[in-house]
Amino acid sequence: MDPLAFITALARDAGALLRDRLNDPRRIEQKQPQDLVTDADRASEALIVERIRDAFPRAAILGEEGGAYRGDGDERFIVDPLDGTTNYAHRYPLFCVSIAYERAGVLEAGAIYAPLLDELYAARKGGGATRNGEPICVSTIGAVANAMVCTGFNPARYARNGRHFGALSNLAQAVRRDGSAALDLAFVATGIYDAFWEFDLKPWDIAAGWVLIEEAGGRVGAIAGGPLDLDEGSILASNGAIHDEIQSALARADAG
Ligand code: 2AM
Ligand code: CA
Ligand code: CA
Ligand code: CA
Repeated sequence: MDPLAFITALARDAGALLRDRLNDPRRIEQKQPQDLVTDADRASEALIVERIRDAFPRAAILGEEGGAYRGDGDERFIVDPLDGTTNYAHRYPLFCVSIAYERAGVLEAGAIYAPLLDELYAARKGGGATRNGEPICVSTIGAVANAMVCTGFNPARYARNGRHFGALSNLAQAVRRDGSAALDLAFVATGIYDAFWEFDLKPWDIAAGWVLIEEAGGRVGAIAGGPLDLDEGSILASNGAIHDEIQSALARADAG
């Protein structure tokens, strides 16, 4: 089975499950303060893991809510069954399912589905990126002063996040913080946001978005510069044109 066709169908089905349950009574648990998991995260991951085990029994799986399999081949699925859990718990409509497919250590395909927008973002390495089947590309904004940029906050780094948010608020046309890193990356790929940065994300937050942005003509790197490390997770993603300007602005804010 074609992995991209498989993960797009799967992201759609898991997203439909999330949409169907949105108004049901929620069971919310706190893994840590400000780190929630709901019955919907778990149900979505269970559906995704079952379907992967069925179709790709040898593949490894890395899922946020514990759906981990080691596998015995060179394929791996990286799964966020619900990105934007806090949004979901409050019925704020920006949340999504994010699934990436990796082979021999290379991210080959990514799918992100936002059920309340009914937007399916998909990309295959070397094959371009799409939204609901139509080709997409990053924006052509060439200066931060004309840009709408987005960030996310890891609760552990509020002081630094505040400095960065303040610095970019002064420089950019607009800054947003909307709580779903995977969807934010899809929005960079389709040219809504001109850049996105966040510290300390996990592989399931960024793997699918990484493929999307590269295939949409954008640039993905580490906030500190150099290539992004999926396991380190501090990501700066952009349309390419404003990448260096954002990176310098973040570094200047750190330097005080
Ligand atoms: P989640 O909803 O799948 O947990 C928001 O800034 C982003 O950070 C979301 O993509 C969210 O993913 C993730 N996130 C939420 N809580 C977090 C935490 N405690 N540490 C790191 N990332 C978190
Ligand atoms: Ca989570
Ligand atoms: Ca996430
Ligand atoms: Ca999640």
